[in-house]
Order: sequence, then C-alpha cells, then structure tokens
Amino acid sequence: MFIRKRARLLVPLMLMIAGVALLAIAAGCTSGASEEDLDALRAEVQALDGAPSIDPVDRLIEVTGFEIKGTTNTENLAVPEVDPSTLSAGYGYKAPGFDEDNPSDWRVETYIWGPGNMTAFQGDTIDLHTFILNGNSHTVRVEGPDGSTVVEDVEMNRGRTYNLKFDATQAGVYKLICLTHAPTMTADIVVLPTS
Ligand SMILES: [Cu+2]
Repeated sequence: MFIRKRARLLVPLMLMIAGVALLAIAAGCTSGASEEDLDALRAEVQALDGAPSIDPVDRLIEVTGFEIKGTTNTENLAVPEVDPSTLSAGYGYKAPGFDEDNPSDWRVETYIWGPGNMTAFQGDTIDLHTFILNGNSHTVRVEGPDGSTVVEDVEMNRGRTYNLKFDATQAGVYKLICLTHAPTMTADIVVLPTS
C-alpha cells in the first residue's frame, strides 16, 4: 500500500524532471547558436516574408514573328473610317477592289510577336530564339526598362531563326521591338525582381 502510494508520487515527479531537462537542453541549444547561425535564420525568415528566392538561369524563350489577316466585304460591314495603315507600319489595309474575284472584299492585317508577353527573373541570361514566319524583312532590337539598347539592330528574314542574348540585370519591362512594323510589332519581356 505504501509502495503504491509512493509510486503515484514518483511518476509525476519524474515527468517534471524530464520536462525541466528538456527545457534546459533547448535553452542550451539557443544560447549556443553562433551569430552566423542567427544571421542565416534571419535571412531565411526574410526570404519567406518577401519575394521568392529564385536562382538566375539561362532562360531560353521561343518567340515567332507573324502576320494575321482578317477579311470581310462591304455587304457585311462598311470599311473603317480611318485607314489602319496610317496608325502603324505594322498594320495593313486593302480597300475594296483588291480582289478581282470578290470586288466588295476588304482586308486588314497586323504583324505581331507570339507570345506578346514573356516572363523572366532578374539575373537571368535571356536567349530570345526568334523565328520569322511572315514578312521578308524585319529590323529588330531589344531595349531595357531604362530605354537603353541591350541588343543592337538585327535584320531578320522570313524562314530564318535568330538568337538575341542579353543579361536581364534590371527588373522591369524589356521590349522586343520591330522597327519595320512600329509601333505595334512589340513584345514585352517582364523581368521580376528576386529580392
Ligand atoms: Cu516586323
């Protein structure tokens, strides 16, 4: 009887001692952490709290230059009040009569890049791999977010591929610009900051 009573007292006491020992071990670990360890922990917390930590890569982006055409006729829709070709060198317009077989047909055209919006991360080395599907000649350059030229003018011809390489050192929007079909044959490369 006495032994059982004593055992009932001892078990909670042993649990308390074990708990205190664990706390002491935990406290010892914390006090033993170096400044470097704490700095590393702080950096991890900041990384979790802010922008994602993404390592720069060599980023290959495929982009195609092409032309889209749309045709209707004056029975279905009157011709536009403003000739689209006066708005951009990238727009085309063929008035009724351009097609002898269908004299009421009229057509509009536009040169574009596909995709028109691309994404990368600051620090990436970008390789824009372009392919020209339509248009025999395009003079193309890349400008950075600050307006500086990061890839000098390149003449691109139909059916050929080209590699435009640059380092995305700035966060912001880089522009892939075709000067031949300005201002509308332009694509955005959005470079996101990583810190
Ligand atoms: Cu062009």
